[in-house]
Amino acid sequence: MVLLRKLPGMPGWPAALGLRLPQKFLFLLFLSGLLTLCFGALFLLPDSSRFKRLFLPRRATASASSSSSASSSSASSSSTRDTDLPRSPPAAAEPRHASPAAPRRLREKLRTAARMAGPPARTAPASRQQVQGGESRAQPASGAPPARETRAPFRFDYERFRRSLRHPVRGGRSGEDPETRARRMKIKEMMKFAWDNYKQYALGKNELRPLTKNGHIGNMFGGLRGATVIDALDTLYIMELEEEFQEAKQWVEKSFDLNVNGEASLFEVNIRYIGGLLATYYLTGEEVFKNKALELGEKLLPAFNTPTGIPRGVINLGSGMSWSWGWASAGSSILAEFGTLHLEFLHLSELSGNPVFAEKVRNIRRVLSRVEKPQGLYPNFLSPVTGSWVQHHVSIGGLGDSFYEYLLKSWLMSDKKDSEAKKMYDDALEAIEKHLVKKSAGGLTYIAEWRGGILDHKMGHLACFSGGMIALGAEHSTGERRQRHMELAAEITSTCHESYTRSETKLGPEAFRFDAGSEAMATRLSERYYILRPEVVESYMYLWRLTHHPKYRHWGWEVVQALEKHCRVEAGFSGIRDVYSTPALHDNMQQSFFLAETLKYLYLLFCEDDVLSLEDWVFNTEAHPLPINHTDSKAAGQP
Ligand code: DMJ
Repeated sequence: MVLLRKLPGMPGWPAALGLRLPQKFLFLLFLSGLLTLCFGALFLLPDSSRFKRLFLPRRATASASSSSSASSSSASSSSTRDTDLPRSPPAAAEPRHASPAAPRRLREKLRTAARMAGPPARTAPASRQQVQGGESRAQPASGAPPARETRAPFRFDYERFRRSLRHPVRGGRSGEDPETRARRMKIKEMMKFAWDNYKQYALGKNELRPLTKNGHIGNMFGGLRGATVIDALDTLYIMELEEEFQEAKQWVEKSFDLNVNGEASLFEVNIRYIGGLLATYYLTGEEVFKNKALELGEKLLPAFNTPTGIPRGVINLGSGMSWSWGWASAGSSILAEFGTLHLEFLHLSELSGNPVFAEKVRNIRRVLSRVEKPQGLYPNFLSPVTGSWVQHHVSIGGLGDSFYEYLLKSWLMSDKKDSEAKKMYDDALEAIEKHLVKKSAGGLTYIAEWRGGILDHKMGHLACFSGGMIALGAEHSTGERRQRHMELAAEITSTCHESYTRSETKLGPEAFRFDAGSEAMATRLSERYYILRPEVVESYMYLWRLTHHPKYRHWGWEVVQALEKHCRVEAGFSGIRDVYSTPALHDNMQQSFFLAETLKYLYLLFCEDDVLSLEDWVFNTEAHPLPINHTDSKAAGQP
């Protein structure tokens, strides 16, 4: 068309050729036929993809030439790859797509990203590793000449990591008393029973329904299946249930499908699936677990594409669309959800060499450290659009809990290098001590909830994890603070124990109160249930390891007996509807966290301290162990 446009002062083309009207018409007809033929050839000939690339936008070409797209993991085969491309932030996209022809600028950017990613990687020097990882994934645009300098793809040095551990993962000490061993064996039998029934009636579904002997899928995992398999893997491994571990591994290899299309909780997928896969990779060195974790991790990235970078709570794993929970006020994101990604995402970067994951969670940290905290407290609802609090509800239980846990554990996991996390944890705990820690009329210490300055004298079962967390923090403190926090941890754990002993079943309710004459008991019908939750035995495990006071093992054994008596049914374990009445009414659900957490913490309570030693591991909030980044050179070199 441009060619035929009449230029000022010049006759038009056909006129310039001295043609008459019918001839002009014929000439134009001929010309347009020619053009149609040329374009037809470009697009219809078998090997036309290179031409298409010239004319079509980059996004559409990605799927046309899968071989040209590079990825840090098997994610390259993912069905979401092309829809992910335009949404990927520059730092994620650059290493994959930048041409090696501009290496200096790329290296600069990657170095900046690596610096933002926080503490150095285990296989130092971190920034160089990450840059190499990034560059190694950078591919020449299809059709461009091959790069002159090709580097080896990023490879995490697993052997070196194993040598850095101070204790064998399944322990090596002997000399325990026969009773402790017998109790541990009993818990191992419970795990086998829970697994065998899941395998028989529900393999591949998310949970077992032990009364009706079938599987449950639910809508928390966006179409992903096998939550119980993934959650159980590391527990089976640690308990040396070899055959069962192989069954679970085989399911992951053959049946675990990540190409799903459904609405998932970002938090749940992260703590259960990514946490479980990462932990099992670190324990076993089997690549399949690492690859699945990385592939799934990439699918979660679009949730961070918000004005502040604070992710939304729900993501469609197929389309990458994300949104906030309908029940969360004014489209807010939840503190315990976006604050519980840090540990896993740092490991995704560590294993892939791709800084994008670490960058996402460093950004969350930045937003949180800047926002003003009412009386030093962190409310549970934050707008991902404005980065301000939406509602002033503070809780160390549901909606807040694991955010505090991850601050402390980020510091520990970084070999105490992440001092920002430690400071945020210390400051938050100080505010909690000042405003939320209370003593009941009967002398029980508890942590209340806070609603815009008004206290709600209630503790959820979920809040009972805090005894273990505060003890773990105290262990790494000094002086008066250490003693004060250790006492606080012991008192809270004791209160949670009371919530168990005051019930008919010796299991604790979902929430218990300290008002209207009530002490550590549920006052509402709707709070009387127990769904096999782990938080109380989690605290027993930490308190045992850190104090060796025999009461914690004693209390743990009480729980084992109660589980056997009230929750064990013919085909697995079930939650119960009312801890205050017997015979128990079962809820027909064997939660996946029962295998990931409750049974694992009980087992560890009766193990020697070197099994998953706290010197080598931090547990994510689903009890999946992630390794501490030992940065000193004194590692004992245990294989
Ligand atoms: C688990 O999925 C995790 O512990 C999470 O942090 C809170 N709730 C459940 C178990 O109660």
